[in-house]
Amino acid sequence: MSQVSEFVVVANRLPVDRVPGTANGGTNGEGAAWRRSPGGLVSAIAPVMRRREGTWVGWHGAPDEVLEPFETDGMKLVPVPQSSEDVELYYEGFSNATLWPLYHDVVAPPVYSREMWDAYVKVNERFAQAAAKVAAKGAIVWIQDYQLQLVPSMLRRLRPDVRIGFFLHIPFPPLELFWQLPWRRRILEGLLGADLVGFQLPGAANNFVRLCRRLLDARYNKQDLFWEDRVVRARSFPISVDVGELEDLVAQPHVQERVDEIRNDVGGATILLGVDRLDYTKGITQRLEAFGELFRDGHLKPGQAAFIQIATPSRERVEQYQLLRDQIEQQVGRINGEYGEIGYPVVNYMHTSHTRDELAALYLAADVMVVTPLRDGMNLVAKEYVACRADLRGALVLSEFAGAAAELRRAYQVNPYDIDGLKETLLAAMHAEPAEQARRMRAMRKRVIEHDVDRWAREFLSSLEQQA
Ligand code: GDG
Repeated sequence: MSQVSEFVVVANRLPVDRVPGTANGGTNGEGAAWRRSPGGLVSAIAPVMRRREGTWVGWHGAPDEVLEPFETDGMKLVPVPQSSEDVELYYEGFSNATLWPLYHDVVAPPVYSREMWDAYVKVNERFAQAAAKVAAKGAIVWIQDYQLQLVPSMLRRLRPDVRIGFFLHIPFPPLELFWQLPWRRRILEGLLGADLVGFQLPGAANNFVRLCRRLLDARYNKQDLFWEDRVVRARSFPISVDVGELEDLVAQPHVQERVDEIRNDVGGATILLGVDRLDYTKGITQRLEAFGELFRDGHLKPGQAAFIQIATPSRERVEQYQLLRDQIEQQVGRINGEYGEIGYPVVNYMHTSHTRDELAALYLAADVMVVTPLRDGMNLVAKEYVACRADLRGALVLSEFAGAAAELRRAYQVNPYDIDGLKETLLAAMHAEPAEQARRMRAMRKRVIEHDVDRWAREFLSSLEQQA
């Protein structure tokens, strides 16, 4: 494997998962079997990685294990080790118990712990060192997401010659919330190490510029900041999905057969579907409450409609996530207990991961896709549903607080805090005529097809490269 690369991606996780049951390979990643992780980010960046012989720097997922760099699937991978304590304090702690709730409108109280902050600084430094080592002279380095916000300035200090891009996948909060963070200046200074700081939406870029002005006295012109004799540009690049891959998937006969099976299993009921990581930002309890009340009020009867909720296990050692899981399971039990009948549970809840094929079949089987986050950077599930519905059927209920709402204007948009509004919108979506569904779906598909994830990656990178 050559020592350095012209193109380097830095993300908390490497884009691969170890195949369970394969040898761990000692210190050499090639001894184990790896497969590419599912998801749009990886499929968008993988082709660029191959074309440019790039290197991806990230954690391989096993704590307390040190691996040598290895190559798989045409990508050069540099594992950054994390101890169990790093995982607890940097990842579960500062990333997911502090930054995640703070950046999502404080929908859960953020934990402010100096010990967690220290771990965040230490692990960010380790990522910066690893990136500095593999970047060729003048390389392009693209850093991803909230776990690594200090890496841009740490890397610039080590390697002033490289060009640095940063993309934040989650929202960037307004001044009034960000102000709470005891290390607010350090985070902004960390990000300002980049040449281009990318956000999902223009509003997030504006929040960032406003904060840099107020907290750091940075000079600015529109969305350009002038910092330490450099220009740092803040811009928005809404992420998207791999439409081609999803269209191929839904055309497969086994996926089509699975759709029929799912429909049979619910006995012809109208299917409402939710697919989320089990996360308190996703508004799962709000949507279930609204759905349950439709039975209570007599708008729906068992057998008429069924809710399938996939809640993929996530961050299971963080306390808020454990509380939420209990809350949802109680709620599902209560709704089924009150309104279900033999053979007709009204909510089918699964706290398990599913294959891409199964998700595609569910998207095709769903009459109404229910996406109700209280705050979300983008929400790829909404765009995946649209990408899969080449048949122009189905209706999308979408929270106004998802980044995707800015593009998917023809969704049934809703305020998830407004339970009555949510109930009315669910009913409207369930009762939409096929012609109305098609009209809305066609408009949404046009947007997603024209702005797919490949375009997102190309636009970010060409913007970074054009910068003088
Ligand atoms: C963050 C931001 C932003 C879900 N369950 C399974 C599974 N999934 C896949 C979905 C989708 C992805 O996970 C979830 O993406 P989202 O965008 O909906 O949400 P986050 O995980 O919170 O993502 C978000 C995103 O980053 C990208 O920038 O849009 O705002 O929060 O692709 O299909 N995939 C498989 N099995 C599952 O059980 N294979």
